[in-house]
Amino acid sequence: MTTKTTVVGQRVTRVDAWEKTTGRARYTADINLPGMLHAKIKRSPHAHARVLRLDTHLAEQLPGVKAVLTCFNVPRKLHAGQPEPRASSLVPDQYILTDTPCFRGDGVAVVAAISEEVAEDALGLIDVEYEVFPAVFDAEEALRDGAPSVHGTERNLVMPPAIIASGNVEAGFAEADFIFEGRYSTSRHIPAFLEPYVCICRPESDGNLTVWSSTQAPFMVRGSLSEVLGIPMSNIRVLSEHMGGGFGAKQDLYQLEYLTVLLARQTMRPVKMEFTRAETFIAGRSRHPVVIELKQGVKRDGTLTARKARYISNSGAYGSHGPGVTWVGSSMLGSLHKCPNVYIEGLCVYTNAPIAGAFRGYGAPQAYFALETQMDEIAEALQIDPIELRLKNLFQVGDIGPAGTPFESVELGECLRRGAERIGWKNRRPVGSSPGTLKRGIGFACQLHSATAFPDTKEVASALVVANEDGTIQLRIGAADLGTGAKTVIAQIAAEELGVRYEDVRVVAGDTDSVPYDLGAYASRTTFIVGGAAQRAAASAKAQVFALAAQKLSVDASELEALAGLIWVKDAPERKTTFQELLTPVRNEKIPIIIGQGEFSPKNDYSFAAQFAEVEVDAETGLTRVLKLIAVHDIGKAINPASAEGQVEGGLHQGLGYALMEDMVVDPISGRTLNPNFVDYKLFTAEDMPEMQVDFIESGDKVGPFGAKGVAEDSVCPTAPAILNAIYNATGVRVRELPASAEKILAGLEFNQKEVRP
Ligand code: SMO
Repeated sequence: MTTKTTVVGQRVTRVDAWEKTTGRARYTADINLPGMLHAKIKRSPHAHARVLRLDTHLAEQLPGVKAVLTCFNVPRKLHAGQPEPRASSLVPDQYILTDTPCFRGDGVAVVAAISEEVAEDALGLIDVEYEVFPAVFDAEEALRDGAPSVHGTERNLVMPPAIIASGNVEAGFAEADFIFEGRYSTSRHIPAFLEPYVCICRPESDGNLTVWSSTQAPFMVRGSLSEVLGIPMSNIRVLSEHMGGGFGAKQDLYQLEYLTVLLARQTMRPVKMEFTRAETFIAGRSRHPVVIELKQGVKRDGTLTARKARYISNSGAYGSHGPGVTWVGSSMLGSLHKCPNVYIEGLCVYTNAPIAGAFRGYGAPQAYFALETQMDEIAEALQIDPIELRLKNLFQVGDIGPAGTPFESVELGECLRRGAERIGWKNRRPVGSSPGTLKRGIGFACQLHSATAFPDTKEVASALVVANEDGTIQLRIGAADLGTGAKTVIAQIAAEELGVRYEDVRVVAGDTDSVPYDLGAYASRTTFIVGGAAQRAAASAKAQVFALAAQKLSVDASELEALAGLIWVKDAPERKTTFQELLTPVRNEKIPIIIGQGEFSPKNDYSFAAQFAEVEVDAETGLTRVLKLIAVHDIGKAINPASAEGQVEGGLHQGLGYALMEDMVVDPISGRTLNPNFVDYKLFTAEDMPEMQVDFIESGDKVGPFGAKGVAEDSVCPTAPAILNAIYNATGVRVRELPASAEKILAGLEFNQKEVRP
């Protein structure tokens, strides 16, 4: 439900605008401490092997080397004595350092030295002898009988298959007039944040540890350090100040957190480890490469009767977020359009490739690439307008969403109508009819996304609002700000609810010693759920301030209103006071203490979007230029439209790369990552970006703060299928394998030509 607001809905200046634009904002890598050591990991050159012998002798003798740890002397068990390693955020299958490397780049030893250069030199002096094992890099191959076993699980599965089922698919196919089948596969897309993984640990004089980490989830890092290393939680403080992006991948651990702590405790000096760009590629997390076999049954009029699919996800060497991503991806694959009979099987498979993990969209971009491509194929075959096909199978409020909870608001139809209007859908040319060499076409795709995690996360966020004695406000929230502007948006929510000026709210975040617990800044949750907690904390603080005002003005608190720090009696505005006046200490009077506490534990809520693309494909080279991207998002309410637009534009940029270009290539023989740098892994630059139009449907929602739903992940989800559908419209070439490179399009054009001229 939307209400009239004065701070919410405004394009206020970000809380960190000045420090960021002047370059003064301190990121983790900017921190340099006296006596600080630098650490580097020795990584396996084999994709699958066992360490037979490891000699650190020479490395230890190198001047400047202060500590060397290996897979044979780092902790391998939980402190409580359980045999399970748990040096990762989700699947307990990874050691801090391993004697059986499972991908080319797995860590076997670590060095701390007086400089990065000395540490690097020392790595070269560590002599390791390996027994090399057969390796497998492709998920479908890994599933086959006789495939090399990565962790000894059945069929190399990370978890039992995820099954999403409703109705009766066989009956649904029997009812269908037509059946469509296709196979769709996606690339190894990487988050490409500018700030690499970096962590610093400083041992404090009181025995405590201060850890600076570029993480989306400071409490997760604290919890895992405590659990794996057996250090009481209260002895660890994790700080995540400014971050240069996370995109989901920084809600995991990268061994450097444990290693900096171990090395700092051993040397009693601060230790920093910063991954190189190459390490950030190789030992970071990518989007899961997924193969989707999709079969759908439809009536002649376009009504879906059945959907059956397999979602095969390549997790790489470890599980990481694979199970969650596979569940979410499979659930999304069973959703988006109303279909009464669904059966989806999601397989998450170990291979000896680099590790895949959480990355903006969390399994959904792969699912929507398959679904929205096939919907385009169905529309064409049935000669139905693709927009009509979506509208015919549209969810309604109250239908059950992929997370098992009902939709509270659904504006996808309106997203489609507005997007169609803006792109000029009614002038769309028939497929492949664009004259000349430069072929133009338009296309679109839809998405829905859940703001919070599922299936088995019970979501909660908390916040504290503390009033300063001049009437200004401290807002303490557990979530870190990845750079998205979360702190700004949450401050707006608190200011609006309290009735104070936005400038008078100071946000404290990303410090486990100063803020209440939070699960982390992941999914599309921060505005929705942390905002909800902040709103509740603000409401509680406001009630306390109003009690003081009611006493002072001799009215009932229900008669009061507040705005911009002023408080007045509704029907008699001349009877007024201010936050400042109420909270400023008066001699011989008790100083008022105002602390508002809030928590929010909502069920899942869903946002929707339709994105439209106009492309121009050069029929001689196969090269695609995207001319225009139009993104219409149903986000309930834009708390800060500038910030929400920024989120969507960033998502379009990532989606554009996913569609046309980005792919981290792993050599299928050696498992070597071939392009771990920004020269060979190409990203579109700001200059390359097409015209972007971002439009929001703000019809409100019952659950989130001031009607807001999520926006963060949504924007990357439909971009690739929208662009590839436009490429099809322009050329008649259907690319079912991401990215849609010039080579693939050219091959398609040549194939089509042979087809028509035998
Ligand atoms: S991919 Mo995310 O931060 O759940």
